[in-house]
Amino acid sequence: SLVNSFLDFPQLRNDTFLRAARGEETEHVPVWCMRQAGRYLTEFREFRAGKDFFETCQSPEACCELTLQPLRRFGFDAAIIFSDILVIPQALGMDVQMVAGKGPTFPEPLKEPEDLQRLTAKVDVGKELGYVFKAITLTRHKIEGKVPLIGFSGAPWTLMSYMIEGGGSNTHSKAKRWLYRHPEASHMLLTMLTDVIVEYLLGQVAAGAQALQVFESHAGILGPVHFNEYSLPYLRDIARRVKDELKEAGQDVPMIVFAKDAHYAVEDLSQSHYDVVGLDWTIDPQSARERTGGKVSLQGNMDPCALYAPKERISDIVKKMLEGFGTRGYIANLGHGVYPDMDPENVGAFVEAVHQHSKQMIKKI
Ligand code: 1CP
Repeated sequence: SLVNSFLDFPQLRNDTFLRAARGEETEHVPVWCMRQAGRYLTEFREFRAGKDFFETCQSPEACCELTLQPLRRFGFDAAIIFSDILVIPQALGMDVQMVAGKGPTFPEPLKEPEDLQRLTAKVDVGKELGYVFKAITLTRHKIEGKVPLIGFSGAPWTLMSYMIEGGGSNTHSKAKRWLYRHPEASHMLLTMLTDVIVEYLLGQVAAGAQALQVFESHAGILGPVHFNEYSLPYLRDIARRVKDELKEAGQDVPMIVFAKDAHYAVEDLSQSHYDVVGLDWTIDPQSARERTGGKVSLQGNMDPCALYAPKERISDIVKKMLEGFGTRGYIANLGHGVYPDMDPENVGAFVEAVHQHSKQMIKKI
């Protein structure tokens, strides 16, 4: 049950990230990076070498090791479980392969609404995705209470777009064709995904996840009208259903929504039952704060490419970012993931700059 599984986890020693997510006072601004486990780390490349990506995702021991690697190097205030958003389409019965140099590839993507019949109608989430739950429980033990562990899922529209495009895309025109041509089938698919995502996120909490992030990475390709019809209602539904269920079990697990490039939706996202709104770098910190009116905590949003700058410059950029967001109800992060060619030393400089500047700013308040 939800409660019993928590009894024997090590005591959490750094809850800065959880307090910031709830808008409470902290001694420093917490920081973590999307894709903090990744190819920019030599130890990651060595560990992953010669192994299939999704086989790695299916090994709890491998996921645990890859989640812990960045924590051994840097003073991150949170860890995110190593996995991928595309494990959900796999659970629905689709074949997904990680092709070197190309990224995730679906040999048989959905083409027409009839193809929805190929998807598993009633997914047994515990059976199909139990390996992720095992990875979370193992990692929660092995992390020894150092920092909280974040679970995650892709959001319905982002997953739908992969399932129709069959992989990465610049235009997402195949998936958007469905929105214009097959609105009913689109809603049917989004509803199916939402039901699985809710169960998946609740399973992650039962397994030991202490916060949840929902990635709507492909929000930017939708305009405001389509976002309001095909993304926002499902994002809201996910948070409301997960929160309601957790409340009944007496649990409060912060939820983060990251809708990349959806700056037009920042007000709506701040009123969609999430505790934290994650931001990409195309929005100015101060205006994000004004537009969300202190209703939620904010996370983000340094341009990942700022990590190519010299360390002193990174420190200045971080200071400005902290001044823009303020130190309360704020979680520092990049506006998207770390890229494979980035210098780990500069990631370390980013983390240290957040801690150092924010400590000074908080002391002065
Ligand atoms: O072999 C490898 O290591 C491939 C690189 C890689 C990694 C490290 C992929 C392939 N996925 C991951 C792990 C991953 N994916 C994590 C782990 C934890 C961490 O962040 O440290 C997370 C949270 C994800 C989530 C994910 N996968 C997203 C959402 C976040 C985002 O980047 O917007 C998306 C869109 C994916 C799909 C995906 N998986 C991998 C790639 C290269 C892609 C993007 C492909 C594309 O559409 O261009």
